[in-house]
Amino acid sequence: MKLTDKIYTKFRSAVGQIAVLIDPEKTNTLEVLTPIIQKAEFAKIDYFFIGGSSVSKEDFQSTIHLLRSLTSIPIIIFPGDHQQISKEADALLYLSLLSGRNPEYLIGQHVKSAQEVLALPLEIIPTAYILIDGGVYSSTSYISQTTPIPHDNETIALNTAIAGTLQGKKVVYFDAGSGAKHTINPHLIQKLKSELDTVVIVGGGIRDVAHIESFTKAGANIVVIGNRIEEDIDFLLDIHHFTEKRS
Ligand code: 1GP
Repeated sequence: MKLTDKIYTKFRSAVGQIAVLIDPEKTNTLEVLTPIIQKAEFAKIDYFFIGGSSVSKEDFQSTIHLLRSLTSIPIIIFPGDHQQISKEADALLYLSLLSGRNPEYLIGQHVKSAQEVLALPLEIIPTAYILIDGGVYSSTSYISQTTPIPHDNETIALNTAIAGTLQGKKVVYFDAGSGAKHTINPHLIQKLKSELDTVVIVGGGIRDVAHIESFTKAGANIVVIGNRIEEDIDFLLDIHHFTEKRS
């Protein structure tokens, strides 16, 4: 475990940062990764997140290795389980699935990998991971055997984020789930940020620049995009316009 906080400091440093999510189950070859990386660099994205809910250990390791060899954009592990760890990343989001009540994803996976994580030469960032109903039954819900927080129950979502922060989590990650029909409500982020000072990451179902802008306005530090780029790599050109305006 690295005792620096370079990545965390970068997380905190601005709103409207962009992370592209690489799911090694689907995106794992040089042919597929190379154009994504080229366009992501052109678009000046801030991070690659890597992980998935049903990725094999082999695909995870080979994809992170490829990514590392092809780009200097920071690589952040967004793990689907305790086997998705690698010393080739810059940081690990140390997730506790606080929206659920399954001990396996609150502490069980962490105990299984504790020694290995401690020995990693990278930043470990304690993260309150909060799943909010995005209108589809998400793989995360299925795999973790947990139910998301109802979309319109802002109070529970807010209180879960506050409780996580009080427990010492340094980041709150609101996720509507991969391929969500509707994103989380930006108002939730605005409300949380008005009550406490924490880093907020948001993901799930983000498909256009208007979404990115509204989350940025609400105070999200990082906006994560997965499916939209898998389907249409040229969405990174739209992101380029956003990052140009941002800087
Ligand atoms: C990351 O689950 C998201 O937080 C990714 O969602 O694939 O819908 O962008 P999308």
